[in-house]
Amino acid sequence: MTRRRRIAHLDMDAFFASVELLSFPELKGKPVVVGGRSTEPPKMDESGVRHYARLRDYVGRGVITTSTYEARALGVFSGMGLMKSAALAPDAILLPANFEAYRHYSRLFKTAVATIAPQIEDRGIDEIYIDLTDLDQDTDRLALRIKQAVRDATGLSCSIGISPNKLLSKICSDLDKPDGVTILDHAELSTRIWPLPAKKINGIGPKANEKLAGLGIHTIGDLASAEPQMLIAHFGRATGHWLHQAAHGIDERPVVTSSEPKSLSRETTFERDLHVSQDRARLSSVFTELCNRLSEDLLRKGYATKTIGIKVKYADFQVLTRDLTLTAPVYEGGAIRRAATECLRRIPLDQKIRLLGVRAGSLMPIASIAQDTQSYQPDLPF
Ligand code: DCP
Ligand code: MG
Repeated sequence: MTRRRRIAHLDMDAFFASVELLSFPELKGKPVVVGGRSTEPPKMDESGVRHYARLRDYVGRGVITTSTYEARALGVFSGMGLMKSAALAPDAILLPANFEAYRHYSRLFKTAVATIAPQIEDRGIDEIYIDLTDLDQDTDRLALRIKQAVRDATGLSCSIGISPNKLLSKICSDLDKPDGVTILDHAELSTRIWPLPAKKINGIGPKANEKLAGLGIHTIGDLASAEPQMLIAHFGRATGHWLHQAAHGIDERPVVTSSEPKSLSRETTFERDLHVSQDRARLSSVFTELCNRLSEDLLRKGYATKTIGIKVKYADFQVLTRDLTLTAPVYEGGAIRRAATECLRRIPLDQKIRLLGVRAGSLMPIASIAQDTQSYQPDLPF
């Protein structure tokens, strides 16, 4: 029996602004915004007093990258035009962005988390997913240790959501910001998740949200009780199905750690250029071998793939590639060869071939998939 998954989503609080406050601690508790290309850094006068730019003095088309929670209380958020936000918070302090520092603190907090929980999926500068399933400690204790490690390494606070999957944890990390921990069991879905607006689901953007509102769907609960067929009719099969699953808190996506490869491939350059019909038998056996080798690589590393691609280099060194996305993940040589054959059928084979390659993309751990292979049998071009 597999263990019940415990997935955390960690998101730094007011990240860029909080990093700035490390340099300017006297600004703590004040409304501060970061942004604007032409924003000047604070200047220190002879007596050691720093002079900060104020939002009301800004002229230009820059936008806010982020703001402190004190500035958010005045209605000033990421993405707002600086001049527009000056009308709401004229006295807020304006600092320029300093990406080098944000990247540095990003590395620091991720390294700190890895000392406690090494299964980390990097989701960008200020957020990660962490797979806690195989750790022995209680969930709440782990959450507090991770937060403390981040604070010790950076001086910064973060918020963590923990649930059985990435989708719910991402929602949860936002529920008690800043400096929050939200632990959710699947049984609490209807009481804690369904009352939230549908757009809290990561992947429901402003457009989809508006379309849902037009259908009378405002909360995640509304979405959960909508007929899947109705959602499919309005959003298409894949998205409609996904909306239904998401509202029911179902999400099987694994935590993909950065050390995992994104693709695996095998290729071979022939000792002499091969002709598609004259060297058909040789090409065909090399092709089979490449697919089998790729299958062995996948099995050895424990991956399946939903994307098979081929690469052909012609005698004139021109390179062509084609990809095929499958409905079900594969890892076995025969299934890879069938998909790769489908790709080959989509390129002209009217010239001699110098190199042939087969690639598996969109890798996923074999452990995470239901055993399944696709059933179609395309005709082989050779
Ligand atoms: N960011 C940006 N432009 C945006 C949104 C965000 O440049 N429109 C940057 C600045 C943020 C960082 O990305 O500090 C992280 O984004 P978040 O959405 O996590 O926002 P914060 O970390 O600032 O705040 P929160 O406490 O809500 O996570
Ligand atoms: Mg953040």
